[in-house]
Amino acid sequence: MADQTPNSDYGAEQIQVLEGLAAVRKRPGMYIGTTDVAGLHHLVWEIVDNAIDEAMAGYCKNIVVRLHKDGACSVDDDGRGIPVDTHKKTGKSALETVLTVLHAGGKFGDGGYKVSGGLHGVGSSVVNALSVKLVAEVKRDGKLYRQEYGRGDPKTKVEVVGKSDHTGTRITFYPDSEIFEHTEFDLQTVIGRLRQQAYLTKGIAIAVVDERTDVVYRFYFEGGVRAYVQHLNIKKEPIGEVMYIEKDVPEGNIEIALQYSQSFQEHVVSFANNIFTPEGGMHLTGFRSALTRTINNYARKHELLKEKEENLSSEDVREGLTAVISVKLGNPQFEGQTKSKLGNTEMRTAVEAVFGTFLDMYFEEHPSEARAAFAKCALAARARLAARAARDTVIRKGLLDGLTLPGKLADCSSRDPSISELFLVEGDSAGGSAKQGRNREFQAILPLRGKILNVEQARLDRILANAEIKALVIAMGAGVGEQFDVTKLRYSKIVIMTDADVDGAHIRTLLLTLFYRYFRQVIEAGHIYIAQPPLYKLAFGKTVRYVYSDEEKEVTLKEFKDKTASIQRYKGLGEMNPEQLWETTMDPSARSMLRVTIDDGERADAVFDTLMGSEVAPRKKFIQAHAKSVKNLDI
Ligand code: TSJ
Repeated sequence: MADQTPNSDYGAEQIQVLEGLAAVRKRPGMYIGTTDVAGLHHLVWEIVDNAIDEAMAGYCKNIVVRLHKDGACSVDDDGRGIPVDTHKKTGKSALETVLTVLHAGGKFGDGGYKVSGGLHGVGSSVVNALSVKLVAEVKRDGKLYRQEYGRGDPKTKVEVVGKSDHTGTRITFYPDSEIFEHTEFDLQTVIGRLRQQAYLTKGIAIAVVDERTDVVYRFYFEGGVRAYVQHLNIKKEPIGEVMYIEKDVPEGNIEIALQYSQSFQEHVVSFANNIFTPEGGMHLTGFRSALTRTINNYARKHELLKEKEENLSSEDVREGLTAVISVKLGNPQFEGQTKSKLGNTEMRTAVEAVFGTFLDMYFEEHPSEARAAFAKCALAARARLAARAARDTVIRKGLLDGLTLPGKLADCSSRDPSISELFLVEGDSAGGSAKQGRNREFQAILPLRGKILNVEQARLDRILANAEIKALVIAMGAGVGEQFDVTKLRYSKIVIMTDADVDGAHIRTLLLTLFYRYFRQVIEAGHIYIAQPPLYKLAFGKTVRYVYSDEEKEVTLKEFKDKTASIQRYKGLGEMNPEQLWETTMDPSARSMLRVTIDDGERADAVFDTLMGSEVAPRKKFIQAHAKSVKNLDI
């Protein structure tokens, strides 16, 4: 049991700790980003990361995450158990230190790679501070220990509450509803993240148990990131086998899997210490240069490229490539705007050497796979040259110049992008209403006719040939392809305004796919919005209310329960007159819009693959599932 002998520093330190955790409660956003559902789930990742660290150190094989009926989340591991004996210096156990001292994670214990020392490793004390109640249970030395906390304060000492012939740690926490807007965990979010962690930690078994609905998921991937690539390519037409290398080097551990497919897109995800690095970094740079160099060397050596032909470019060898690059290192440096770019230069050289040597050998041993991969890249090179020619034509003819805005664009009079908005409106009739209803000072309207091209299966040269897309590209005024410059955008808000039906959802998805694939920075910079037109107009005598969902309709009808209501259901934007469209959907002081974000590139890609891939059945299902609830369509 914890030795609570006081020492002279104890009081002062205790106060400091309380100040630390009080600061977390005062400004939770500083520690977990937001207090919305994303922030809520951060608590889970924060706790799970500690168990993953124990697994990476080689002491833990199983992790169980439970979502309890009473609102708690618990995380169990079968590691060594957090030490509970009292430190001479602090008068506290390691357990209590981890759970009450800010940034205590990773400060004690042995080496090994740590997730929790990285990007979001704010420490489990933050979770403790933001939970009304947290219970820590540790199995160690034949005993079961327990300590309880409330909003970060210890409510009990570390007590022996039983015996155990196993070892491990269990943390059960109840997120504080004073802090979080919603305290209900989302199963899909939890399994998405834990599946990814299971791929990245070869040989670990992770179970997610949703006790609220009696659903259990188990993730165990012997193949590690090789299985991850297989999963990412599940709906694609793969070329050859998944190539896979894992190697310990002085700089750390390197694990890479890759496979080409007939897709035109690149899907490469990189991680450092299990932390997703969407901005890439040194590991990705090393991978890319080795890939380009090795493919070109192989092609020269085996005379697949003629002497007078140019080398394949880095872009060419990326088309149709799916790869997962996962490195683990002792002292990861995360850089960039979102601190999600690996800065350690030693990893560039290490990955370049390890991966280059591997791929060289693989190609020599698998000549038919090597030739097939080369053929795919060579096709990309030819398409690139064709696209360049097409783009040159477009530029030469001045079609992309700001001077020749498309005829159907009703532009706004302001030239200040920070206040200007572009509405992409489905169909000419709704476009007409929008043109009349808008504030022409700062709102521009671009009606889009028919179905725009499905960009998932097309290349830049074909995409630019599509009239609807070309109009949009010119209206945006920021160029296209390599020359695209997000800072040149003529509007700071681009609003997708489509009908609340299946066709509307389809057009919206096509537009989002276009942005995601070819103008991703526009989404990343937060410029894309989805308009929220009302579903019903309710009139109670002279009082008119617009409502945006069936629930809101019911609530409003109850609110006016003595009055008789006339109910109009809007089937499309075209049924609203210009004034109504302005009042309900376009007026900045009254409207509500969804901003589109990219939470997780992989989830987005999975969604897009479902929507845009060649398989029809899952696509239909997805679109229908989302036609009613637009709010779920953030990508
Ligand atoms: F931090 C935490 F409380 F959130 C937490 C920690 C949550 C969970 C689910 C697991 C853990 C955790 C910590 N699992 N395993 C460990 N291991 C240690 O803390 C540990 C054990 C033994 C030794 C040693 O040197 O003997 C060192 C460490 C770091």
